[in-house]
Amino acid sequence: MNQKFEDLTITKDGQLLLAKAEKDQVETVWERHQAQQPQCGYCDLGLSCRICVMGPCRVDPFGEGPQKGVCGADADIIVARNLCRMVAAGASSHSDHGRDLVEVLAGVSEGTAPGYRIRSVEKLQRVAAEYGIETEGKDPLPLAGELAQAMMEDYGMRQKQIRLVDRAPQKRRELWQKIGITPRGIDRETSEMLHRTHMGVDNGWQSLLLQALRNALSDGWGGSMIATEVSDILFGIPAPKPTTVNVGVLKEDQVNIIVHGHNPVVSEMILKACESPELLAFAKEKGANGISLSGVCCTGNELLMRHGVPMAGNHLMTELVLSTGAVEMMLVDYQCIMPSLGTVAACYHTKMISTSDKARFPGMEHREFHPDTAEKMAMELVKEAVSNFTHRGRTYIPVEPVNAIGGFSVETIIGALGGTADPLLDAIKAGKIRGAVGIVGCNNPKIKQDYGHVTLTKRLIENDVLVVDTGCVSVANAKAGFKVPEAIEMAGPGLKEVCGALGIPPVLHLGSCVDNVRILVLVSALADALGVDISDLPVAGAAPEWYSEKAVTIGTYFVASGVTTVLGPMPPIAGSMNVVKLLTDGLKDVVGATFAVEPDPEKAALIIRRHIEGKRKALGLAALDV
Ligand code: SF4
Ligand code: MSK
Repeated sequence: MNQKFEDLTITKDGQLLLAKAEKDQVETVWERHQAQQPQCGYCDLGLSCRICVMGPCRVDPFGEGPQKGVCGADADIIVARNLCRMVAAGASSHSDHGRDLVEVLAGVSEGTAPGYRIRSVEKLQRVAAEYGIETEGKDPLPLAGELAQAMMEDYGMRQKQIRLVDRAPQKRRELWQKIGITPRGIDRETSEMLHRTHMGVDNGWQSLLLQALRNALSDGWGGSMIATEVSDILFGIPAPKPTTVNVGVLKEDQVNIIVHGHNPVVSEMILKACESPELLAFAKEKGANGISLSGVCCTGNELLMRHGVPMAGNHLMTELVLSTGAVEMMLVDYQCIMPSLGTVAACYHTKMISTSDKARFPGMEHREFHPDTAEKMAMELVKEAVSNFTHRGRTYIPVEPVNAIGGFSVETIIGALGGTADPLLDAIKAGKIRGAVGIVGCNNPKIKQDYGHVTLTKRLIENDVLVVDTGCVSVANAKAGFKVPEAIEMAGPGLKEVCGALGIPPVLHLGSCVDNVRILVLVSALADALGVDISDLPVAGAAPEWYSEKAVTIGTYFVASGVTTVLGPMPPIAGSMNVVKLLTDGLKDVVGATFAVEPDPEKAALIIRRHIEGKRKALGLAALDV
């Protein structure tokens, strides 16, 4: 590579493993990104269209070439349609993940999902009551069945609105009703979005974007929220637990297994198998001192949140962890799994296993997990991983792991505050905490890995802004040392005092990408306690290194819910100034929040702090000049 490794990632393990990968002639995401330069300018601006076969078409951004596609669609229509399709893809990804969990919940109720059980009866009863189901005197299993059926209805078209929308503050729900974006069925909104973007259907760029808001809300308050709630019911409500992060979590003397993807249905079973006395004894037989399970990306975050399972890395580390030569098996489910991984693994002894009926990858063995056979399959696969230990060659684990604490569900946070959001509100009112920011999303080779996340987080906490994070950001921030109680030394005086008194870090790990809904629930609780709408709160969202369609959907449901959100990489919309103006300004008059785009995290921190102080002022709270 002709780029210095320090220019690609701020992480020590990343830099050292990039050198190792180069030595081993392993191609990485950064090289492929470089090989793609220059990337297509039309696509970058959102000005190319492949929706039908009269095309592909493109609009000349300089006004010299064609200004319309073959069908007559102009830049505004083409850009809006492309963005809407990203939202639909992101919403369907999260929501389909949610559906898989609902099927397991139904299976547990029917006795067809051995190995799974209801771990939180309390949450089952609470969510069932929200669905209008009588819970009094009912056993958990039939209740789980009723709840699963009710959630399935949320996916269809028999409801006027999806049920968990009722969790939003009343003012927000009234606004959605007024502008016609209350989400109906989860699948319905995605399906309608795709219909409207077919050639010759909705050619109003504003009405298209309005449907994109509704589609994103169907994910945020629907599919993703169901995914999180059912995961809590099946696997337990997360509570703070110590853990460790970075590639140093791999063990020289143990069998290393990594889970990658998003769905805890697979990873929870693998964890159970790793703890089985029979397989631990088998590992001893093979000369290993144990079986060490760790995660990458969000399925790892799910295990970290509930069990303190360590995280070997985030999105851009997924190839590099294999180049340690210390991984016996990587099991993947779906989303964010680079199709290159099988090729990387082939350079080492690592076995690659795909587990989902809907996700296949080159160079991986496909061993499908289904609720009825998952427990057995997990035992078989972990046994194979243990057998593979004897094939291990030289390993390179170049760093020591960093300590962190994860597992901050809303229940935990409110519990730590003494049962209500009031102490947090009091700290905000007193100005000890200026506000709160949810930093979410991925890594992207367009941005130095983790630089955006870590810089933004640092600037916010040192200015007394509480940070909550999810997904790959949460791993970046844990690697940077923000997630131990001692990290309050990096916080401003007010945040330090509040977090110090509660014994919590200034940056709270809220979970995986679907767990962004925990942020929605938290801001709703704050808004309700203050008697205002979410858009009135001194809060913001940020996605400094996002790459995926899911992140577009998350950003869109944040904004539609009233949370102004700052993106690092520019979405492909710059080809239409009308779309840019609507998303970065006009939406303020529609939903009380907007997007902003700022790749420099130092500047993004200033934008966010100004926004927070502006909201404080409007609420009559003491505000600073930023
Ligand atoms: Fe071209 Fe219109 Fe077809 Fe798009 S929908 S490819 S702009 S003809
Ligand atoms: S895994 S969507 S890279 S956060 Fe959820 Fe990370 Fe982004 Fe995937």
